[in-house]
Amino acid sequence: MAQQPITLIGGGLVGALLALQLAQRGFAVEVYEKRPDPRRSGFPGRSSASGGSDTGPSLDIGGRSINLALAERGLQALRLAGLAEDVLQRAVMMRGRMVHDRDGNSGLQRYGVDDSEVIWSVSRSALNVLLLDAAEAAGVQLHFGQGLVGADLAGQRIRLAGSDGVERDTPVGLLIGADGAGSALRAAMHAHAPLGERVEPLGHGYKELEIPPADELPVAVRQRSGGHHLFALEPHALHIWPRGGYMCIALPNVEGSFTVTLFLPGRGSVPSFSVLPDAQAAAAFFGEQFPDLLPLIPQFNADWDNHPVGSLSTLYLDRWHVGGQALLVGDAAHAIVPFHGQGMNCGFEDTVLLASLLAAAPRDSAEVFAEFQRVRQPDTDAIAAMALENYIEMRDSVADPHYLARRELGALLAARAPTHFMARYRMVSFTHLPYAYALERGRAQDALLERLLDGSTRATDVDLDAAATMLKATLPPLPALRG
Ligand code: FAD
Ligand code: E0Q
Repeated sequence: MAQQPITLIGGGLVGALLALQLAQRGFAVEVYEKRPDPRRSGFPGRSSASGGSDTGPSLDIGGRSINLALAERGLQALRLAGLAEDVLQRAVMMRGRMVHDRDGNSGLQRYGVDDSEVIWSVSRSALNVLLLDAAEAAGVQLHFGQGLVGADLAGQRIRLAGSDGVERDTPVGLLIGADGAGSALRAAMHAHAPLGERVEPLGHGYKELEIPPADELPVAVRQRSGGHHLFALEPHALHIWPRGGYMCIALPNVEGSFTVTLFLPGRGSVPSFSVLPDAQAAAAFFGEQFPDLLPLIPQFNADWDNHPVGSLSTLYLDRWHVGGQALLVGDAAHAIVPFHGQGMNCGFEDTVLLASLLAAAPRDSAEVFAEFQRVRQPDTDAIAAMALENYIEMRDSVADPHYLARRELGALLAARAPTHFMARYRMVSFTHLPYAYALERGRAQDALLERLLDGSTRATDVDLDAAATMLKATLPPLPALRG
């Protein structure tokens, strides 16, 4: 029997990279993508008929980029597909987190030990275009403006709606859904056999705003912000303005701009999106809480009015597949909140595992799908939990003395006993250790740090030799890292 062709729903980041890898391994692959071809039309704005789902991440606004942080896991997947160099050429290095306090002071918290441990800000649309080009060059057949609206899993047929609204049926091979958090394939699979879906809304939304390149800002503002040549802020950092129950972040773009994201409760508390009825109210709020940031956003009112409030949820499923017929990957299977910058990285890691399992047993899809979920779900559950924890950490504690003491003691112990201590952030962002391992090891390390600090906010109070001895007696060594 000939190997079944693979039909992918969704040509976003995960779908395009998965399609490429499957084609590289000799599979016949088709991709159905709801949106128009971004390489022809420019990425659709939020007002386009097909775009703007409030569950998925939003895309380009007026040609400016929305960016994301690429870390080691995602980079490794791109390396294996032969694309890492191309992507890094279009990325901005971020060495650490630049934390901005209420008084306008800022300081860099390095992510890693040196410049070999950095993350990268990449444009979502540029990355998607690069992946689609590579997939097409590898033989993938791409169909744009074709959204899945229904599926007959047993009959191996799907129903597609064209951008003109006209629907048609088409036969499919193995169905893989990479159609994002609001997955239509997931809904079709669920109608066939319940997937045990649980969606946990965060209760906080987000709004994207833009800091233009420095030369587009008034001279007075440009000088106040530190006089970096092209950028209005330090380019090689992820900027954070933590404010307790909410925060802003900003990631650099290659053109010299930054994309700012405000994360804020949807309703209920003050402040929340519900008490900011219009751009004027929002600007007043920004002027109070982010006085150094507001002047860097000259189009504040237009950005506020034109960009919807995005919603954030964690998605858990009991089942990612229906037999050997259909499987979900990426956000469609396990959408998470964005506060660890790992959603895409995790989805990219999915694609490597799935492509290798499928290549090893191309005719045994039921077994492969079950194995994929069995191996992967403990890790996606773990990153879901860590991403939620990181929101609290980012918005409150990066400025909290006890947190800073724990962080400092962790860094001292990592230097003293590198075989036994590694910061959880480092395991998640700079290694390929399973997420579930990082979560568990991080918990054990934190418990030890708490015991050593015993309420103190001074890491230097702790006897490091005694601490290292206790660490080695309490925890097994870390796994040896692959290069
Ligand atoms: P998507 O990127 O959502 O792609 C789904 C694709 O399917 C889209 O092209 C869509 O048009 C298409 N589609 C949808 N419905 C249909 C249909 N019915 N038929 C056909 N096609 C369809 N991750 C990181 O790693 N680092 C970060 O810094 C980061 N920051 C983030 C910030 C925010 C505010 C948010 C919301 C997310 C962030 N993420 C980040 C997460 C990241 O965006 C997602 O994990 C990633 O986009 C998932 O990729 P995906 O391909 O699974 O889904
Ligand atoms: C990263 C890189 C949206 C977003 C993306 C991110 C990160 C954060 C806070 C946010 C986590 C961190 N982080 O700095 O600890 O490392 O991607 Cl809010």
